[in-house]
Amino acid sequence: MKIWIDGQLLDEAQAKVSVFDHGLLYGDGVFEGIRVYSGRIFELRAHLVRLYESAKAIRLDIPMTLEELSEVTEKTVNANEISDGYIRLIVTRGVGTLGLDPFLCKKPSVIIIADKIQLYPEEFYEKGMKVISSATMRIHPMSLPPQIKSLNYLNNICATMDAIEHGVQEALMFNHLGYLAEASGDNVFVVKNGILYTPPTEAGALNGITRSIVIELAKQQGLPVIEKDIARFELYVCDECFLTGTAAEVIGVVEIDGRVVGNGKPGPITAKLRKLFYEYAHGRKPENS
Ligand code: PXG
Repeated sequence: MKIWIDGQLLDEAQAKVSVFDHGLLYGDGVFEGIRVYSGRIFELRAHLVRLYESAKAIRLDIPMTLEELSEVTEKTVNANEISDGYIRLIVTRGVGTLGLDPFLCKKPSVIIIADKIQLYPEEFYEKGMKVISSATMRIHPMSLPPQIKSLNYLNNICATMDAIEHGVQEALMFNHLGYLAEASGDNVFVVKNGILYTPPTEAGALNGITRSIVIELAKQQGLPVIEKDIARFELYVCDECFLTGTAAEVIGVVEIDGRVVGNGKPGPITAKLRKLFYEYAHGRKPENS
């Protein structure tokens, strides 16, 4: 495997970062996870825009333009002959000292890994996933805005552990007000009486690329989508619930904290949006658009 690291495509064994990199020492940096479908990098521009915005918010100057980064991302995918896979784009603060001061880090590091993707088993899509409410509160949006896709995922990792401890596949995270924010690595939608609801980013959700596409696809189908605060009760009594994310795409939720969602199977709107998303991602035009 060839890894892009600071201007060079290196063999995996040679692709190394310093122990003084603040990405390692403090989680100081930003990243993106991007899919490759049938040889096409999916929504590369949207991911790069989000990466540059995350970087700007933490005063991290990515040492190349968006166009240059776009080109080397393509180059890395081609060098590894990936036609269906996953790209991890990482920008760290770079090498500094054993102190917090990021201004002592002279040059951010840019790393691109293009690899195969570990997908959820097909069974999860057919039968749906079980989730729990995590005891780990989503980080306060006025503290570290969850719109920044930073290298520090401890908040989400703690929620992931909560899910595993409970023997379920995902954990829902709630904000300081008790409203739904998102899942540990996915956005959340609920359906009630034919209307889709999803938390606004201010509630502590990442501005998911999959989320935006699903909102657009739903609207094209004439399905109303409302961004609003969602309380636990609304989750417990919804008709359908699904998660969206780069890795998961669109996946149904069939149980929340032991309460069965709908009839216990992924619902029809979830199935429709999953199909439309698949067609969109694979370059086919969605129906009725
Ligand atoms: N919320 C969070 C906290 C995320 O990390 C999403 C929502 C969905 O956003 P996109 O843009 O992907 O639709 C994410 C992204 C992983 C993994 O290994 C997960 C993400 C990114 C990279 C890796 O589980 N989720």
